[in-house]
Amino acid sequence: DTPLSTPSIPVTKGMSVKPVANGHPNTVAEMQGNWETFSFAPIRESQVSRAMTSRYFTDLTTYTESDIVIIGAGSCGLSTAYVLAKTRPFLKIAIIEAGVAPGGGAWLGGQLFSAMVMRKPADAFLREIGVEYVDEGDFVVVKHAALFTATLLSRVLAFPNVKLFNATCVEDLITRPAPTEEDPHAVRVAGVVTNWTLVSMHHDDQSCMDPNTINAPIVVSTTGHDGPFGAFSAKRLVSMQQLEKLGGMRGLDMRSAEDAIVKRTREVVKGLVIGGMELSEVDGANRMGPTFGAMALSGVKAAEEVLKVFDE
Ligand code: AHZ
Repeated sequence: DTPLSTPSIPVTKGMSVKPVANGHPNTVAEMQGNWETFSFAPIRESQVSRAMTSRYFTDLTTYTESDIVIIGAGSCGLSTAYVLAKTRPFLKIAIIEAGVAPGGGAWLGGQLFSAMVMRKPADAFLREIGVEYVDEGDFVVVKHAALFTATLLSRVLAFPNVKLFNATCVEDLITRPAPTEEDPHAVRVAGVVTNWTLVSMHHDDQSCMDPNTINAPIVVSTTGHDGPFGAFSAKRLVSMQQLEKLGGMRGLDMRSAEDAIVKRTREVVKGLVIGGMELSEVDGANRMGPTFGAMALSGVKAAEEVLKVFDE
């Protein structure tokens, strides 16, 4: 399965500051109190379109052959991306997120309250990404879940080897035959089929809106538990007869759920690592409710599982 050669990752080195034309202020302080003479630099609408579309389509081309695809930019997917991008700066990592806003369920701490609880030892991940917390003994509390999510997102998106395609849905998995003695119909996952989410939502009333594809030797699925969008790969594995049935997420039990999710994070089918709450649908694990340590550490383990496969 030889990958096509594609352009390497465009590298952005810091912020390029060009001299400002027409005596425009260079600092916010220079603007303050000078609004009478204030004006923006000139623009033509087509310049804005080109600035955006040229980058988007270059990224689409660059990432058609990715090293790793992560499905779902929730707390687990983003944690996976952080560890992978940091440890392997030369791997091309595409994150596909169905929603316009990446972050999944982690904008709130859970149950519509804003503080985020993480049980130890997941506090180590908060220190790693630089999020402050209050230590309550066996667990820590971040003052707002959005502080965790926004910080993690900003860390992940700043890596030059990561591209987030948001408002983009994974509609299918690309597979290749990989028969084994026990299962002559076994497949391995070799990439994903994507489409803009708004297009995906209209397959019932519009036809011929063909999707896009990304080839990758390894895919990480972190699409959360079953729901309108969730458990995507787990459900697809059942319909393509690679999993007998969904395990079915069990009731809430914080004590057992978090250990189970982290420990079971693994390559479920060749080429497909599943992490986070999607795993509860594969194995029938309990849910943990509003404690997020397992999502961060399942991401750390997912990255480790990816590298095992990748380095084979
Ligand atoms: O939009 C989804 C969300 O952002 C995205 N997603 C789902 N299906 C997709 C598809 N293509 C692209 N087909 C897709 N994106 O996946 C993200 C999942 O994030 P999440 O926060 O729902 O999952 P997680 O496993 O990272 O975190 C789970 C958080 C939970 S749920 C829970 C409980 O119910 O007890 N407890 C915790 C901590």
